[in-house]
Amino acid sequence: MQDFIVTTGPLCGSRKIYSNPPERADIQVPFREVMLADESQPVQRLYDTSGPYTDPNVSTALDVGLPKIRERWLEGRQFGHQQGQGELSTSDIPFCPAPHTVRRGIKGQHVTQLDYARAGIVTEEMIYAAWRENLGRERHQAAKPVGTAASQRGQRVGAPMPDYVTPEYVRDEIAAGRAILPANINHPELEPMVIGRNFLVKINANIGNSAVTPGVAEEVEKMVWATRWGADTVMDLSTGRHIRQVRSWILRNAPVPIGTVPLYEALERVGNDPLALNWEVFRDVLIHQAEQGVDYFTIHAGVRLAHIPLTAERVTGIVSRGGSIIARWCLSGHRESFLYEHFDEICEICHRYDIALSLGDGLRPGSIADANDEAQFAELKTLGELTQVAWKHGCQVMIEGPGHVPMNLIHENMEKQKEFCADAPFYTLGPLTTDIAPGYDHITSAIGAAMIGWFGTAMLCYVTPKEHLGLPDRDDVKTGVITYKLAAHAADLAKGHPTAQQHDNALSRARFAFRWEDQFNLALDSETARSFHDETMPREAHKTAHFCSMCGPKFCSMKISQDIQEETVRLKGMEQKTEEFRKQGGELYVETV
Ligand code: IRN
Ligand code: FE2
Repeated sequence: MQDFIVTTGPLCGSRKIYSNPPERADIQVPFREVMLADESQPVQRLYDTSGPYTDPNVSTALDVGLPKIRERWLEGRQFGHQQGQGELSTSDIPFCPAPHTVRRGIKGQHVTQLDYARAGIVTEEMIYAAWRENLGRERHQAAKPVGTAASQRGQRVGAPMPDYVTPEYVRDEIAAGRAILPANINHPELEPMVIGRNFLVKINANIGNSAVTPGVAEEVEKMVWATRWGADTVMDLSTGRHIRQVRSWILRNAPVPIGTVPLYEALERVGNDPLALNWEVFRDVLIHQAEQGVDYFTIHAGVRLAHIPLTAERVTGIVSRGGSIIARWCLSGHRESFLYEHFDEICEICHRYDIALSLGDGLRPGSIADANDEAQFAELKTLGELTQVAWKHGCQVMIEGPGHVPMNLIHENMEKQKEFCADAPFYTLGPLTTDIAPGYDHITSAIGAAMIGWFGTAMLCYVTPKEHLGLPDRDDVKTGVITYKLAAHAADLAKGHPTAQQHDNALSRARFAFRWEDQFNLALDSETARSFHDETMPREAHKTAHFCSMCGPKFCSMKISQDIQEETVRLKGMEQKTEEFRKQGGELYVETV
């Protein structure tokens, strides 16, 4: 057990705080506050995905699991119960942390957040998510863009953001299908969040061991690590031997929604032979994962038999793992996909546990040449059809999107998705805007992600520098998360999200005033910012220096313009004095010689 240690402790210069909506002491929402050296500046409060790991006052023993903050809310809803279903124990991997009580919704009962929303009921999860979006402020204290609101000057794309997010607004967006709140009733440790175009843009980090890498501790640490830097959700794409145990450990210790692609485990169960797959195996996997507490499932049900020939002429064929498995299965017996044929039953299972469906883009383009082709849009149409089926069952749905798309074709993706899928949230993988930079695909894709986020995509699936090359390690995970955080934030700014620009202004002020420590601590990645600065100016005294090594003391534009500002202020002051003097009836002595 001593190996099961993850990264804990607050981020540099920050502290964890909790805030609750008025009169709801049972809803304690975490935030991160950056404390500034200049105490005349307001403390900067930030959205916090890192869970109790950054709270020095909470002990996080992985074999106990995180505090079950939703437990009392869930108890009030009277679901069917059963004592924890046994996990397979193996000699080398300890049995899952404390067996949990498995909950199941009863038919006809409100189970999903969508059921509640449609019934006009505001759940605790909705109140929590709303308070989180507002950074824990009441309407009258809420962020007004400070100073110049850059986003107000630009062209607005899509619906205007609400200037304040009430719990009722969250409920209405969920009821309309425009947002989801992924929260399996068997994931009581979850800190609820909302995904939708009218909320902050969210990011997902994929983790997962493959057959070749070892195990539990590393995967739990990757999840903790990804959320530390800002991942809003994490997908566990593990394959390999201990897939189930790994997932239990992740779930009991996850403060964020966990997504999976159940098809991967189903394939594992049938000895990795796609042709041996069948509905029964798949259903068992769904139920097992549902009872473990997985919050959303990628289901590649849009890959229909008739779509497969449309990929024949492509440069890169089918690049989706799930998509290729299903295509293989369909083609072998010339049969319709079992995911498509059993979609109603999939929805019934998801409904019972409130698992959100993430309809997979098994035919997404895997190269610039294949972007926006017939195969891709044929699948998207099917996903729109399946969205209606899922909604009929009371399931929450989002739609997965590409892939590889040049910048000029990105907007069409958003427009078609909205049209075909009736405004269900869009969740895209990048997209990568060029194919020529392996090793830098976090950047090729963040360009596309920022654009599509601005156009209205609700969640961005990160891409790491290792994409197309290998399994990401810890540093790649961090680079991917930070890169996607900045893409999402750039989109939030462009959309005019009321809290977004505050953070920029705080950092800009610190920069202009040469408050180096504040600049580091306000940075998305304070550690890298600090270490870059310290490479050339390591001394403590340099932390207050009015220049950096980029231009040196003489040529610093910031320094020069500060002098200009001071001069302007001085001149203004003089003018004012003159004006006052005039007003008081004074005569100005004008020198004539
Ligand atoms: C996101 C948007 N489009 C695809 N994704 C993610 O890609 C999805 O959520 C999951 O993490 C991964 C699935 O990959 P395959 O099986 O489609 O390759
Ligand atoms: Fe790719």
